[in-house]
Amino acid sequence: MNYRTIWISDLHLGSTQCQADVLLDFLKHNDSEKLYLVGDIIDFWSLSKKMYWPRDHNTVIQKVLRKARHGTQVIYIPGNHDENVREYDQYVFGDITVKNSDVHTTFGGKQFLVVHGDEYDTIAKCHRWIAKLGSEGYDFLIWINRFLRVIRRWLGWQSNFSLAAFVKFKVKNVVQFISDYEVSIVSTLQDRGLDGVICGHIHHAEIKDIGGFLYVNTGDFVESCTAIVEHFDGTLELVKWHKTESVDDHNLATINATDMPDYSASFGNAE
Ligand SMILES: [Mn+2]
Repeated sequence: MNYRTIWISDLHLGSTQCQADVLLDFLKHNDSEKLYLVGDIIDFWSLSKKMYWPRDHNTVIQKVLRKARHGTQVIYIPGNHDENVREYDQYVFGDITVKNSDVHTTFGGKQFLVVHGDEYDTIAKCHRWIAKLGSEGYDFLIWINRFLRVIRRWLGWQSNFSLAAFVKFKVKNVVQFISDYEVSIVSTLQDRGLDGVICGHIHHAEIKDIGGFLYVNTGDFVESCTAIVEHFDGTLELVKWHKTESVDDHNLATINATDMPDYSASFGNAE
């Protein structure tokens, strides 16, 4: 597939959480004129605890660099797990530009602030240690889930059940956290003459109109393996990527029309 723009975030390269194989498959089958890396690309928090850098994490970096060399405009917006990169705001490394935030204009002329979004997360901002604790608890869940995935594969069960996603949606205050986050970011930005925000950070992909302001979240490549894409007519879409074993079957499962309102009308080509 070829798009005008692709946004991906929360890859967490350098941590065991990263689903590098699915990510590589996504990068292989999807191209764009512009590629935004919306933070938590390299997980320096995790690397500082334990050095982990398998070969396919290198391949991811190489693939992104190759896209940049072949004409894709790559913009790296650092997040909180790669906050040290924020010191290099506006620097150009090879073909990749670092920007702490950016304003993207769609084909239809809509303006979106692109930012990782941890600055709007009151928990991460005010209580860094709570955020770290949360991140470690999450690590543990992911680890259990990986273990269950191996067992399921071994037993030949086909299931997309994700323990972390399950627990996340069962734990009521996490749901509350997601909605608090959305409200916090939208209320901060809605009076700045923008049409919306495109962020990451909370690992929960979404395209949602909140009081006439479009809240867009890229999700992650840790659990959900999601991306946001802009078609050549300016339409935004949430893409969930699945990697399957068969050669001609790996394809994108577009979110059902019933799951998500159609934004093509409001965010399509504004002639
Ligand atoms: Mn983050």
